[in-house]
Amino acid sequence: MHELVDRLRQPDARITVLTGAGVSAASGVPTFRGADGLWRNFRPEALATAEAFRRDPGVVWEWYAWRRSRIAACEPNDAHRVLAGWSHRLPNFKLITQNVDGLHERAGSEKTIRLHGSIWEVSCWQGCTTSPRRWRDDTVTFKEMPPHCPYCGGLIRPGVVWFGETLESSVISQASDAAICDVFLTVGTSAVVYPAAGLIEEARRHGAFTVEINPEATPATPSVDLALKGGAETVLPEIDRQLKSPMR
Ligand code: BV8
Repeated sequence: MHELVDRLRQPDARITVLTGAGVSAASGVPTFRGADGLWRNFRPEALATAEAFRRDPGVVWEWYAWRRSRIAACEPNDAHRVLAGWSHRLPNFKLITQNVDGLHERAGSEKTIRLHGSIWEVSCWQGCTTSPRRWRDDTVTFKEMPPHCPYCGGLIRPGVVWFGETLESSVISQASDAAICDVFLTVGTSAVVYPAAGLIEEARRHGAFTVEINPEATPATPSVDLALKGGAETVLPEIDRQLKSPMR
């Protein structure tokens, strides 16, 4: 870890962090592919698609409403807080997240690059011209299920990127720019979803020192420079403690 801390200490170091569901695990938010990732025995990949929504908007909205209620009861943990601190303290720091739970923002992270949107935003499923492209909606218990668009009376959909949907091009280019860095940390992701997981390799190709923080091995583990086995809520505070302590 000393080499990592020394690299993070370099005054002009460009530092990028990519997070996945594992950083919210300690807050109690179910991960996607862990033991707690199931909902009524559905796999997320089966529900997080436009096809599933087209087929049964009710069951997809029940899953998102359940996740909203779970997330609303959770607080950011030390992993979110350390990353929020770095966004204010480290001059060339960027945070990319796959998570839609909004806990990075609640911990104080600013300008987070959100690859997959937000569970706290919605858009009109019909794409009606009177509604904004997407808007904030903090509802936990909807009066009607599935909820309808207040502008046209059609359905609304969660403001997230589903499997088979392309990410916003502006978000992809921000993330690719952020992969041009000196230190790239992938934290709490199983590194199986693309294009997010491809950023790890992109950073390595740009010459970044790559680090993984995860209690389990992932497809990225063999290719990173440093694999720190452990929970983000303990490893990140330890790195931050060493970063703050006087030079050795
Ligand atoms: C795209 C939002 C171009 C929704 C999500 C066939 C047809 C179409 C596309 C594809 C296809 N085959 C492959 C693809 C590409 C597909 C993909 O990658 N599929 C995978 C499953 C193989 N990608 C896409 O479709 C993307 N779009 O490619 O567009 C295109 C278009 C058409 C056709 C072709 C290409 C869109 C992907 C976005 C999907 N949306 N979420 C919602 O949230 O409801 S992805 C979803 O998975 C979440 O966002 C999540 O963040 C993400 C990744 O999961 P993780 O965050 O890694 O979470 P996971 O549970 O998996 O792992 C948790 C990790 O944490 C574990 O490793 C665990 O060990 C660790 N952990 C646990 N505790 C801790 C911890 N780590 C640290 N500390 C702890 N305490």
